[in-house]
Amino acid sequence: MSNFVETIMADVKAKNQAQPEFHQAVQEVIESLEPVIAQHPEYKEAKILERIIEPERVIMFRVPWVDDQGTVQINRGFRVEFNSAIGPYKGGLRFHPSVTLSILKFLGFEQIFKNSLTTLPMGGGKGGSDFQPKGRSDDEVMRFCQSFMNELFRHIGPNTDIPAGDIGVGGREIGYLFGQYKKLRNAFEGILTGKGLAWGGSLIRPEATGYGTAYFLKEVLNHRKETIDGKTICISGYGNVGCYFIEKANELGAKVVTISDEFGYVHDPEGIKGEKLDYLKDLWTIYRESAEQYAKKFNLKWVPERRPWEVKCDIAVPTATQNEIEKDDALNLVKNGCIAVCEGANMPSSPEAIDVFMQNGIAFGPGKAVNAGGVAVSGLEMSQNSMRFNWSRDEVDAKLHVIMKDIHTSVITAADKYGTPGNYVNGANIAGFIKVANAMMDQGIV
Ligand code: NDP
Ligand code: 2IT
Repeated sequence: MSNFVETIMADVKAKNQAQPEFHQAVQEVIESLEPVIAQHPEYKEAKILERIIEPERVIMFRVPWVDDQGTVQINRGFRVEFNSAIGPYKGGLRFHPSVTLSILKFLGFEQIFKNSLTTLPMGGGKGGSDFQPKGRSDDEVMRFCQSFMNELFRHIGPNTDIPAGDIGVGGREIGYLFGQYKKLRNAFEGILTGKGLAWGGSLIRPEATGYGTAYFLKEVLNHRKETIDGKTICISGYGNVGCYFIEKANELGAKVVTISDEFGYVHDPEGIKGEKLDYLKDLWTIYRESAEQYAKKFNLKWVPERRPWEVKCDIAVPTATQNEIEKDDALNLVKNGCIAVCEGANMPSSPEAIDVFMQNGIAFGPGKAVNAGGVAVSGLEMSQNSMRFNWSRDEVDAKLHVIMKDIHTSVITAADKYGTPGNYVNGANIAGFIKVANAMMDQGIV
């Protein structure tokens, strides 16, 4: 670690104790930005880095609700409003028992740079709760969402902060949250994205993160004079990002052979397509059961307590959660001849795993570039809400495709310009940062 990175990280760790995921996300960005700061003394003087790592506002609140047995339950709710230099705070809500302030700060921090890369005017934010929707009835989820919104409503607004989904928050949860906001404010406004089509949603938003990930992967492979057609892909997860990534990868001629959850993985050597993919989508949105059910239904092997990265593949696309590819997983992928890793999830690769990819010439696309299609179409949903007008499926998909291509170009250009050609991590961090830093410079010390 250089002196520059060490000094900033010592401060970050002292001020944000017991927040390892946040430290990890900050360190990666700071390492990439060292050459930028060296060329821009004005950023150093205005303490842009020291300011950008401090959230503008963190809201933490009690979420009490009553379960189906009549028992009072208490969860913790959060919204991290990280940076509004280039637009209102924008980013998802995560409902998962593992949610902590550290996780939401890492996600909110990443979101600043991701949103900047989309070229749309959105600042960075993230929120959520340690609530576990899995195993809860629809009524329980509704009561929880209503209680969560009873506090959140006073902090968000169509020009202030616009949450969306993330792990554990899909169409059902966005519906309950929207309904409660509308009741509290007596206003029908675009305060959430990922809404239902009949009440302000955008076509392609459900598909956007997965499709965008596939579009980005296609660009990465083109850049290497490779194609996606005929490639074998391993993914983790099987949720929103995973299912729609599979759909688009199939359309582009690839074969996806694994899915996983926190309990293990399934290997389907024939590829997940047709009615199997239809079943998988229902498994996640309707039945809400473990990936093991997929193995049972199609007579496949369920591999408990292991990750899919031990299966031979050309490409790996994690779509589940943070730090789900560690050093040994990365070594397995290299040994098996993998040529590219694109992160559908946020920060799924540990720093040691990324080192392995870099040292072995694997094309590595970081989440903040690869999975930016989701928030990009959220931005398009906001535009449509403001216009009170809807674009067609083809129009939104075409815009998404262009945005993903443009992100690839700006990432590659920034990596070249700052002396690390082909390094998507540096390129994404630098390209995302410069726009936000310049906006912060323009707006003074606030
Ligand atoms: P979903 O809730 O739809 O799906 C999450 C998937 O990940 C499920 O298959 C879930 O399986 C699995 N998963 C969750 N936690 C763990 C865990 N601890 N270990 C292993 N598997 C786990 O979420 P999304 O698809 O929306 O999000 C997936 C990832 O993509 C996240 O990292 C999210 O931040 C990122 N992302 C999402 C975007 C979006 O628009 N939705 C946009 C950009 C990034 P199970 O719960 O059964 O274990
Ligand atoms: O991580 C992400 O980019 C998301 N969960 C989507 C955020 C959004 O506002 O659409």
